[in-house]
Amino acid sequence: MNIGNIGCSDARATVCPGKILTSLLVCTSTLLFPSVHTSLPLIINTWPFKDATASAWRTLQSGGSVLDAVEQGCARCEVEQCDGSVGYGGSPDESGETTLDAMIMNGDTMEVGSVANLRRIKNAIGVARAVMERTEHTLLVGESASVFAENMGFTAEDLATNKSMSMFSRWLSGNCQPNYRKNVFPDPSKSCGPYKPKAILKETRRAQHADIHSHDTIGMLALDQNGHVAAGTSTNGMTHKVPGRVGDSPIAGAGAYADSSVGGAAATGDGDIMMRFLPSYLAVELMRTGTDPSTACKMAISRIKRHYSEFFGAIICANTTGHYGAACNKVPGFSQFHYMVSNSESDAPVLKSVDCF
Ligand code: SD4
Repeated sequence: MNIGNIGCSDARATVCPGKILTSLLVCTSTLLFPSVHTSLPLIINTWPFKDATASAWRTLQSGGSVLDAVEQGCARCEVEQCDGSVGYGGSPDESGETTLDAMIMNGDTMEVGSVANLRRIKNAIGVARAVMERTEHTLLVGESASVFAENMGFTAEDLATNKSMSMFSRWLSGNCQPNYRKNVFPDPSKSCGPYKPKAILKETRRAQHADIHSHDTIGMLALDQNGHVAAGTSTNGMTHKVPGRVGDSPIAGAGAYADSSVGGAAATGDGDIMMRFLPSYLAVELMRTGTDPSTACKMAISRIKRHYSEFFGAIICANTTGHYGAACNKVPGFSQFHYMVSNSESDAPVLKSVDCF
């Protein structure tokens, strides 16, 4: 856990200059909450996706921008199909198709490029960047996003693999379980569709859909020494989702958020729940008021917990002094969240973990 200095403009300073009262306050807080993890540049990403961290770090070290770092880092996971949850060949939907969600955000200009429900294109984060840099829009979706990508020179390929096809056929032969439908007939907890709406709506308890072991969206933050911050995400969403479903990852403020005057945050987990609370935006706004990254992350998770105590999710946060932290909601099977960090303190990506609460 790291706790940031309060009111000290340079958190790396061991002696805080300025007026006596300020100095006393700042230096007291430094003694109480020693400055750790303060070195910039910084790459931080969700889950133990080490190659993604290394790729983003290399990009920054070789003169790339924070946007380049986030794009290259997330793209690495798209190629490696990190945990089957990023890139092609994962999370087939109800019709067996893999579709991708991604976003990238420039914390200097507050520009965002996103794609959701992207078909046929493997490099979703690349298309998100093209949306940001080659249109005046923020978010393109579905088939039209894929046509845009093809026009921009991205290769159209089948995103299905033997693995995703066998996941799909296992799901079909298991009566389409698990299933995200409700208030329809035939009973979606027992039978496959096609479904029709039931006349009476009944409150049902949300099942723990997000499979803790196979749901690992990459969310990444890059911060450089010149105060530039970028954030990005890439995912293939939730397995057996209803076709057309879009998660939190491509939604600014939900999946990720960056503001170069503050820092950034990125979330992972049950996006259907998490996107209702804009946790990345909340965490950045808390850091803006001086909350340290670990506490900001915790508060963003707490906000969701208040309404959905059993949601599966985690968030990473970092501020422009190089402090960072993470938090996660403790549920059966998920008591610790792992994430990766690269900064000038070590030359290789370092695996970090936080206990969920
Ligand atoms: C989604 N948030 O589409 C993503 C999935 C995820 O860890 O992050 N899993 O809801």
